Amino acid sequence: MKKKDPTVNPILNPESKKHSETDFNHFEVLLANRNSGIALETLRHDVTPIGMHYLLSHFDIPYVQDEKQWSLEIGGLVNNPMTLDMDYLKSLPQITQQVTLECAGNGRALFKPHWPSMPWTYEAVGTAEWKGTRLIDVLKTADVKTEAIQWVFSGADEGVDSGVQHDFSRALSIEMANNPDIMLAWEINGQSLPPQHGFPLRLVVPGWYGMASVKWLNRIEAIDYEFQGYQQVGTYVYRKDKDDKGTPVSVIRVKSLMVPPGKPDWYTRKRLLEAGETILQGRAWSGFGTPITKVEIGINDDWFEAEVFPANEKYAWSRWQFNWQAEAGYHQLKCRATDANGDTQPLEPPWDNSGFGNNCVQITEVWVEDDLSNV
Ligand SMILES: Nc1nc2c(c(=O)[nH]1)N[C@H]1C(S)=C(S)[C@@H](COP(=O)(O)O)O[C@H]1N2
Ligand SMILES: [Mo]
Repeated sequence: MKKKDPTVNPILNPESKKHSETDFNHFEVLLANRNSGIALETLRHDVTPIGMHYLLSHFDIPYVQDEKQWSLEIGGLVNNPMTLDMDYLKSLPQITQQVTLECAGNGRALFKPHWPSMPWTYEAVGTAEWKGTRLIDVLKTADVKTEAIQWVFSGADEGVDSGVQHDFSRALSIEMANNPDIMLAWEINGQSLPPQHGFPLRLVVPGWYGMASVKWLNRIEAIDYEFQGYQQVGTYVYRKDKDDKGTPVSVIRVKSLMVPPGKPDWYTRKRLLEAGETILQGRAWSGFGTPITKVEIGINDDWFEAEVFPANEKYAWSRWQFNWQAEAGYHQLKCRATDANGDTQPLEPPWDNSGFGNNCVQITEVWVEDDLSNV
């Protein structure tokens, strides 16, 4: 074996990653400990309680003691560069929206082989009630120059990925950023943002996968070229293989999840249930607030239609419900949502090189016993 040169910094000169055919490695366990998913039973809540919403932070969570120290700079190709403080932002007209957010890497661990990164299975999703002000109103005041084509949104967190040092930055086209539903948010579920959700200020881009919703937002810059930052072009691109030019990850794909019925086995999370009528329920959502039109429930190889309730708000998930006569034995339960565009969930993970956009149907394994008081 070739000996590594001890003078070469492995953080800035990393070996290229490869898919893993087998187990999850030590670094994936560390990532899973930092970035939690929702407990699937909390899908019962219209709004995910604070502390149960999923979390994904690439680098360290910035330490911000007092929001009075915070400022948002708006610069680059604007006629009116500005530095705004939190008091000013909070004096602007306020909006509150329920938004279902999902990480683009949700489902990555279900690919075989899988890409070594945050090993989500189904749980990187949640719905929060965000309060803030409309991004577009603030951007209008800055008065973007005609030659600008994109806004770049930057967070205060910095780190290295694949040898590239950067702060967490994402771009939106000038046109996209005109969407009046995009918010500068400082509250979640009636409280100030906690540190892990972006205190004191974040972007919320409803209907897009989570990476667009930049946390710890401290700078917005107008540019006249396509942003080449790592989080824009180095990752969050759908690619068949590493040489594929690919297409950028953007809008959330249609998806649904089931509240696991019965009781869990602690270690495997498989379910134990008594025979008889069981209410199966869960959530379904899609990108850009496209309504859910159908949820089908798979009981082993048979499919049935569930009842779907309208979402509370445009960008919030819908609830669905199905009454199941559970019979003794082993069953695989599935749910499959279809949205108003006619898009539906695939049964198998749609291949992506780094595991993005996996909206394949969830499988819940259930063991039903005739009488649980006897076992
Ligand atoms: N500044 C910054 N913003 C960020 C991230 C980050 O690491 N740094 N992660 C993004 C990703 S990938 C997701 S899925 C969402 C997660 O938001 P949450 O942790 O509040 O649920 O934040 C996005 N915004
Ligand atoms: Mo994410």
